[in-house]
Amino acid sequence: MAKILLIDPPFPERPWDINWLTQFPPKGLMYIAAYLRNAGLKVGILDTKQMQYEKPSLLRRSLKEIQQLVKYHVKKEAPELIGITSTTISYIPATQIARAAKEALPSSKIVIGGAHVTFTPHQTLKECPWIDFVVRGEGERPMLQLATGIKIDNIEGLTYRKGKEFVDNPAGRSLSPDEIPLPAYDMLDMRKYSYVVLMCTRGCPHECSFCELPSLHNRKIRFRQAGHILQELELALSLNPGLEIRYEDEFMGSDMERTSFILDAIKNKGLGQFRAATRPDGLNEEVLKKLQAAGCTNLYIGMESGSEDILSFNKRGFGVKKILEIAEMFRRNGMLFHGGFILGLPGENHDTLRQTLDVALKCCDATFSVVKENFDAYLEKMPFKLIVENSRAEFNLLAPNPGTEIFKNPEKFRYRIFHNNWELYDCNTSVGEPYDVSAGEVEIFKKKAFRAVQDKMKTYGLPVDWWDYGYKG
Ligand code: B12
Ligand code: SF4
Repeated sequence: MAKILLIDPPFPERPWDINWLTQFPPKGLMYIAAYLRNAGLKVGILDTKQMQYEKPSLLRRSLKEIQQLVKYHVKKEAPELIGITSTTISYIPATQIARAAKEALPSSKIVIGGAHVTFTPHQTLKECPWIDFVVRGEGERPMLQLATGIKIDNIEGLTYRKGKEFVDNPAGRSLSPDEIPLPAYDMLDMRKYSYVVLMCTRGCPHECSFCELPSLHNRKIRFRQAGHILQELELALSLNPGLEIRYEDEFMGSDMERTSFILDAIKNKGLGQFRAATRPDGLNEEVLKKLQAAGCTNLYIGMESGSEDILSFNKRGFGVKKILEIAEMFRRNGMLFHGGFILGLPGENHDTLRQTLDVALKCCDATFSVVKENFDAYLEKMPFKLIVENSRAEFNLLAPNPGTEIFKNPEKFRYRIFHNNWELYDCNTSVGEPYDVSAGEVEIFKKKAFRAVQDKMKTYGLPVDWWDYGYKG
């Protein structure tokens, strides 16, 4: 029976959110682990990002120290196959963890997969002779095929070396909803985590210029069954009843039966407050009321821009009218939302930046008026820092990751990419700029935008002293 070890790499050090990010279990690997275990294989997961900032000691470990821990673990467990996940920001630490694993046990085969390497398979193999295989796209089936000794020419989605060449096997068939397993929460000590994200879909049929998700999943969307999502919730809570839930569904309004089933179940469980995330066009009043009734205190909504031109140039699939309707709907229903905006998208100029700030402030008008009216009630439910986080608009910078349309064709988008230092692709550092406004100007505007939101909060008589929480200006 093959022994497989799946490793989540640490993050590059970031001052603002490392502690928060390390409190989520590694979902991609948990799906793969469950799939392999269901096939009778022996699997373990090592979450080094959690070790990096382990609760409750809050001990911050360096990459070097984590490499040592990985070596120790690999020698002890002696897995035949080691799988490492990687997003763009965690790519460099992931390759260094892979290196440590190979050094500890040269006979093991090292596989890397995830949202970043799916789009850089040759570069990854070229840079990292210690990595044997790259899996492009979904990892469950290729990992099973590797672990069960299927001939590598026949393994879908696999990239590997043949002499001096790199071979890309054809892309794999996506798992059907029935084939998607329950993530293996029980393979981790869930008491060490604070949050769980319930992902209701796989893949995305949209084509936002700045997102790699459609390409990662061959533009295929799959809706997980409501009963399955509920089972996942129950499994996670059985291992740690204190977990905070984040319910993510870009399409909440398109299948009310499913959405109602999930939200009614959450309500019946009496989970207390929880958060959710969606696209603006996935929302309607019925969904909003259901969310509220279930205890959702905040919805994160990726608005991205307040400019009609930018939304359409970047194929966002909705316009400014929708954003303003949403703001009004939340105000009417007395609920908070947290609008996310990206500054410096292709097509950006000084006018579009101003338009975005204007729309963001309208969103804040809606939410801050709700906070003001219900301030005491909110304070009873959550700390002030959360009220701030749940009600203000937030501004990030663009990270044109590999796999996005912008990365594939920057000229078409009139965008200049500065470099490929992936550790800086953190959505808070300029790694490129649109042709009509410089990166420096966008950064200055971002500070101004955060200040404007802060000033807006003041006009509602809300205390801004606690604002610093999570501020990325
Ligand atoms: C929920 C979520 C979060 C949550 C929690 C993540 C978690 N662990 O649960 C939080 C809030 C912490 C978060 C943070 C961030 N996130 Co996030 N997040 C997501 C989201 C919405 C869902 C993640 C998920 O559960 N996916 C479901 C699983 C099944 O997909 P998967 O992880 O990609 O794994 C599959 C394949 O990629 C592959 N695979 C993955 N690893 C491996 C390893 C091996 C060996 C193999 C063979 C295959 C393989 O197989 C898996 C199963 O099919 C995704 C978008 C999405 N829908 O996927 C974005 C996404 C992963 N996040 C993204 C980003 C940018 C971030 C941040 C950098 C944001 C920021 N600026 O802080 C941080 C840091 C993330 C990091 N780990 O490096 C990007 C990553 C893009 C990229 N190229 O790096 C995504 C894709 C969103 C997007 N379209 O931009 N995120
Ligand atoms: S950003 Fe756009 S393409 Fe990416 S997951 Fe959301 S809707 Fe889909």
